[in-house]
Formats: sequence, structure tokens, C-alpha cells
Amino acid sequence: PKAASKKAPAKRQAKPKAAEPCEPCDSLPASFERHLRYGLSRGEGVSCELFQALAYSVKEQMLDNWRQTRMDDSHFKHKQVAYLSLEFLMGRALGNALLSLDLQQDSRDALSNYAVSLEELEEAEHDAGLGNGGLGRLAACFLDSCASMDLSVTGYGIRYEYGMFAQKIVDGYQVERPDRWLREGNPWEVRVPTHNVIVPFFGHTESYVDKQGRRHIIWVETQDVLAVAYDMPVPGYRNGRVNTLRLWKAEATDDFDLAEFNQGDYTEAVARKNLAEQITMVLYPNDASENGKELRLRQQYFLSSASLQDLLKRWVSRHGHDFTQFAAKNVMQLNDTHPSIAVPELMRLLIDEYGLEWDSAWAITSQTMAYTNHTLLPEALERWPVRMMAQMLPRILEIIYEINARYLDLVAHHWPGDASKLASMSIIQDGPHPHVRMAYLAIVASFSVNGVAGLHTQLLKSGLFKDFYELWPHKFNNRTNGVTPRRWLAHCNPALAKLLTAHLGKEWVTDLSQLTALNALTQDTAFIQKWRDVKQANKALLAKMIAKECGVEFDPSMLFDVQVKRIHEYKRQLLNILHVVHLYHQIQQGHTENMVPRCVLIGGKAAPGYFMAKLIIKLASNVAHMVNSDPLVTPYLRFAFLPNYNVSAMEKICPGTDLSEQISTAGKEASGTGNMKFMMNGALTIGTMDGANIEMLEEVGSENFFLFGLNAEQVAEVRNHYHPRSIIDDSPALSEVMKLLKSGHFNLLEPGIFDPIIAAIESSDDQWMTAADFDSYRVVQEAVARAYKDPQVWTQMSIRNTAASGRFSSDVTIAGYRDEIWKL
Ligand code: B1N
Repeated sequence: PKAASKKAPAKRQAKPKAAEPCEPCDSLPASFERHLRYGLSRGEGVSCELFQALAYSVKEQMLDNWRQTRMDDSHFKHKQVAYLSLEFLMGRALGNALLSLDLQQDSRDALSNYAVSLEELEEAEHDAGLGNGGLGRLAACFLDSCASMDLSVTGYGIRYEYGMFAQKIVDGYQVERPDRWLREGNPWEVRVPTHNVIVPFFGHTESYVDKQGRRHIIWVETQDVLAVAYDMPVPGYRNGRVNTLRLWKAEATDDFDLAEFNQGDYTEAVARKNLAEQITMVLYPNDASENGKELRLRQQYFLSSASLQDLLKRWVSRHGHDFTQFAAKNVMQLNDTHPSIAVPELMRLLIDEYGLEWDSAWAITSQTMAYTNHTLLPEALERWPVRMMAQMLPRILEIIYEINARYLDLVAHHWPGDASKLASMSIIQDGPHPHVRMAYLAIVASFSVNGVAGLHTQLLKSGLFKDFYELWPHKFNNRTNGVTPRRWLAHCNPALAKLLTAHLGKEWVTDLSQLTALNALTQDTAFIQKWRDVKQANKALLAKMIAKECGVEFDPSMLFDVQVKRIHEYKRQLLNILHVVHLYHQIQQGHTENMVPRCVLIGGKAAPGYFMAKLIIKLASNVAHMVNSDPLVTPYLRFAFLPNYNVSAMEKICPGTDLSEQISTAGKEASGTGNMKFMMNGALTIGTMDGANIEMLEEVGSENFFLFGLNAEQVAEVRNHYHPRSIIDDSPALSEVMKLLKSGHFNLLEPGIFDPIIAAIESSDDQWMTAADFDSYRVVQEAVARAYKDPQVWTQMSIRNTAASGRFSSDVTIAGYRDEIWKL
């Protein structure tokens, strides 16, 4: 890097000064017309173009505030946060931006001359699906809360060309289709080539001694990749702040293949630049499981290095090489271990590029890094082969070894003479194929380690990270997840939002605790009726979508029972399907006396290589087919599998849901966030004592929550002597269900395809202990049905759930991060 000067570089002088705004920009309708006529290729007025024109003009309305926010923050007057994440599941931006900027009416005015509604235009926007599920969506909710709470937080991520795959269902099976979300262009992004940085890979290290006798390491003969910044605006809710989500795209540098150029292979060399550009080509579609592919490590380093270089460049342009205040002014929040390679990378940059000594570099690193853990599942814990790192990131591996050596001194001191501790706690997992344990690296370097719900943090401290908790109890803290009430109530449920505002005023949008005032209205019959009307209207809208996407008629007078989330054995969609089979069987046997008609919806994507998850989708599809094609059954039961579940789908699903299924094996779901979206929108929950369910129950009271199943402690205990076959034998209902499954009733033309599922349920190794909770689940589902029979009682419970959801606003979560971790 060039020597830093404290003076602003000359090119900055062209920028308008913050204090004197330039010409005010056009009104939204005028700007819209301009974009439509002169800004787009044809101006033919098709809805895709109209959307683009509106999006460009909305972005234009943000530009002054965006610039102002950036300039304010560039002084580092206040401490700043970089939120590093491989995933940002943003979904659509238009509706959210209009809400935040209060531009809904202006947009309707702009569209008044066109035969298209604002709602239709919103539908024309492609989801930004740059994430798998909860972890990525949490990052997106956090960005909204940070901007709305006027915090200087920058999201750093990857601009994947292909986001989360689109899911098709063909003959009941999941088929993945590529998600080229950028095909029509992305009106929100701004390419910022002035912020390019170069990320090195491969090569080797050399050391030399300078004139002062200091030893230096240089990383040479690297293959460099250019990181190009694309910025997306993150508008705060009506507060003038516009934060930035900076997404990096990999491009080839101009001298990417010098050797080949020199041999005269110009065209070949240019064609080969693909290799660099592959890095940001596609999001890995694994949720809560590691994948171990080399390209994934390249993505992780690419993001970490580009983001830290960007941050340090900004720092140096203000403070030169004076890093004394750096830790007081910066925090890096690591969204799981995915960006934890940022730890050695920050050390490398500070030492190799900015000339700091190890100890000062370590002081800075260990005071600025904070790590959030999102899962206890062993299959999701990232470990990278030492061999792979030695090749791809030789300098980084050296630094990891050095960090480890110094840290193991501390371990040896704490547990004198205990060699097994050294082995079990080492960042390097030894053996014939040694690995780097990324979680350990993150813990060692971070001043804060947090879990995402009370139980989860407890289990981290008593289980997975027990030794680390003993060594550094002060590092560990809990930050229960939350979801943004702007998108997940104000935007997605306008009818309920209107009712809330009419009765409580509009402050709830930024202070969700105000919803507790609803408790005073639970005896007000007129209010109850209005609440019910809103839910019925939302159910009708949801039914319309399900008819369109699944070809199944959902009747809004029936109970809407919904489970949408990634398909994973621990989430136990299987338990839900077994219950559907049970109801189906009951109906066919004529036991319909007390039955409450219900429509069951399951949706979610399976990781493409996850055999069991894909088979569960096939089972759901086949059971749905049998249920829906029997006219004796459909008056009581309907069942659909919704293809391509994503953020936009959830915006329609959660307002129209009566019953939310949160039925993971206790101890496995770190938190869950879908559970909170449903609760906010007045759904009741049937759930286990897992993740944030526990805190939801605590807030709303057990009378308003359908709890079932073993708790985490019982799960751990029962596992030692788990015999599902005897559980099945002792349960007439489960026996009937298993008999029906085994009979091939749901797969007459495909004999045997569900055998792996049957075997899994009956195996004493079943990690998820589906059979153990079946009867408890079934009995509580009967209680659900009884409660639903009395609309008055059900609606009161629904109101109490929304009333108690205030604690699950991501504003509350972010206030915790701000005060307890970031200390802003
Ligand atoms: O993170 C969410 C939690 O609410 C969920 O309970 C949790 O399952 C989810 C590797 C993950 N944990 N781990 C992942 C995602 C992608 C990947 O490649 C792991 N996702 C979660 C938010 O805290």
C-alpha cells in the first residue's frame, strides 16, 4: 500500500460538500418518468421495465442520504461495525425501501398513468437469495435494525452470480434450477471500482532481514484476484440513515496469467480468466452442514481479505499508520466461522503490510473480533485440511500455527501436565490428515463468543465449548435472535399493521414492546372480530397463492397448519408427515367425529446432496397426492408441498398461518427465526423445548403455546437406551402409521422407495428420535384442534401471541449487540 497521507486525495475534491446539497433531485414521479423514458433500453413499459424504473428512482431518492451517511461515518468519530457474512438473504428490496422512505403514496402516484398496480410491480422483483436460510436472513434483519437504530454498521458479503437455487418439484422430487438473479440487472447496486482490492492466493513465503535487522515475511508468486465492490443501500426506517451492504465480485486482474501472455497465448490467457471469476459464481446451498470444497475456502478468504483490506484502507486514509485507536473504533462481527479466516488475515495485513509487531497486531485482532455461533450440529463445524491451506494460503497457515503455539502455552499453564487438553483444544486437529478447527480459531481470537438463544448458549458453555468456557468465561454471552418488524409485520401484513396502528398508534414499528398493549384488548369483542377478519383475509390470499403454486385448494375456513424452513432431519418434517398420515388414516377409518378440518402446508429446500432430505420431500409429495385425491378425505384434510420456498413466499405465508410448526428434536435448533415471524403475525405455535421456542413460551405463557415432546436433557438421556421399535409397538396410532407406510400405499408404482425413511424411524441410532415424540405430538395436535373449534378463544390466543412477540424484534437483539458486545 502507498504511504498514507492525512490529506484527502485530490480526486475527492470533485465531490460536493456535505453541508451544501446540490440541486434537489426530481420528485419520485418525475424521476420515474425520466428513468422509464431515457434510462432504460426500450422504455416499452413492460412490468419488468416499470419495476426497474421505479427501483432506480427510489434509489435516487436515497443517494443524498447515502452519501451523507458515508461521509459522516468516514471520520470514525463513532465506533463502527463490519458484519462479515458469507450470506445475506435480502429478498426483495422495493417494498421495504418504500416503507422505510415513506414513498408508497408517491409510487402509486408515479404509476397512476400505467395499467399496473404497485403490488404487481413489487412481484416483478427477483429475490436476492444470497443465503440458505436462517443464518443469512438473520444477517439481513440485522442490517435493517442497525440502519433503523442509526448505527454505523456495514455488511460485507459476496455478490454471487447465482443465489440459492430455484426448486422445482418434478414427479414429487426436488429438481434444482440455477438462480441467475442478476440477469435483468440489479437496479439497487452501485459498482464502485475505486474501491478495488487485490486478494492473493497460492504462491509461497520467503523471509528477509531488513537494514534494521528486523525479519520480514513476504508472500510471493501469488495468483492474485481482483475484488470489485458492489454497494447496496440499506435504508433505515424514516431516519435519514442509509447504510451499506458491500458485496464483492471476483474478477481477473489484468496480469492474471503473465507467463501465458509472454508466450504469446493472448487469447488463451484472456479466456482463462474465468478461473478467478469462479470464486463468486455460486452460493453453496448447504444449510447447517459443512461442505469442505476448496472453492468454498477460496470464497471465505476472498470475502475476509477484501473486506479487511477495505476497512484498513479507510482507516489509513484518515489516521495514517497510527493504529492506536483502531480497536476502540472498530468491531468485526463474524457470522459463524465462515469468515473466521479473517482472524489470521487481519494479523497478516497488520504485520506484513502495515509493519506492526506480532503483539500489537494480536492486541488489535483479539480486541476487534467477535464470533457468533449458529449451530451445535457436529456436521456443520468447519474444519479445513492443513494440506489445502498450505497450498492455497501458505502465509495464513503460518500465522495460524503461530497463534496456536502461543495459545497452547496458555492452555498448558491452565491445565498443567494435561497433554490431552493440549490435543483436544488445539486449533490444529492432529492425525494423519490434520485439520484447522475454525471454531477454535474464532474463539481464541475473539473477545466475544455468543450463541443465538438461551438454551443454545447454555449448551455451548456446557458441551461443545466447555473447556473454552472454563478458560475464558467472560467471552461467552447470549444474544437471542430476532426478526425485523418492518419487513415481517409492517410490510408483509398491511392489514394487521393498519389495525395495530389504529389501536396503538404507529410507534410499534420501531418499538415492538408496545404490542403488549394488545393484552388490554383481548376481551373487546369488536376488536377480536376485526383481528379475526384480518386473519381470514390473509388466509384467503395465502390460499390463492397455494392454488397457483401447488394446484391444491386450501379452504380459509379450515385450520392452516404450516411448516416452512430448510428440509433437514433434525427439523423433523417427517414427524409432521407422519401426523398427516395418521389423520388420513383416521378419516379413512371414519373417525371424523371431533375432527377439525385442516390444511397442512410444508415447504423448504433440501441441500442438493442430502439424500434423506430429498426423500422426505418425495414422501410429502406422495402423501399429499393421496390425501388430495380422495374426496372422502378432503373435507377434513388437505396437504400441499410448496415449491421454491423463499423470503418472498414467507411474506405471504406468515400472515395467513394459524398454526406454526416448530418441532425440531430438542437441543438441535440453535434458535429458529421463522418461529418468531409466525408469532408476530398471530400464529400459535406447536413446538418443542428447543431454541428460541423456549423464550417464546416464556413470553406468551404456556396457556397460549402448544408444547410437546422431550426436552434437551431428556433427549440426551433417552438416547442411551432408545428403542423405537418398542415405542412403535406401544403406540397404536404410530403402529398404524408405520403399517400404512410399509404397505406401500403411498408409493404403489415405486416399490421400496421409502424404505430408508422407515428404517431411519425404526433405528435405535435415529439421531432425531422421531418415534419418541410422535404420541406426545399427536395428543397436543388434538388439543390444537379443540382450541381451534372456539374462534373466540383461538383469536384471543392469537392476539396474545402477537402481543408477546415484542422481545423478538431484531431491534432488541441489536440493542444487545450494541451495548454488550460492540459497545458503540
Ligand atoms: O442459524 C439461524 C438459527 O436461527 C437456526 O436455528 C440455525 O440452524 C441457523 C452452514 C449454517 N446454523 N448454521 C447454519 C448455514 C449455512 C452453512 O453453510 C451452517 N445456519 C444456522 C440464525 O441464527
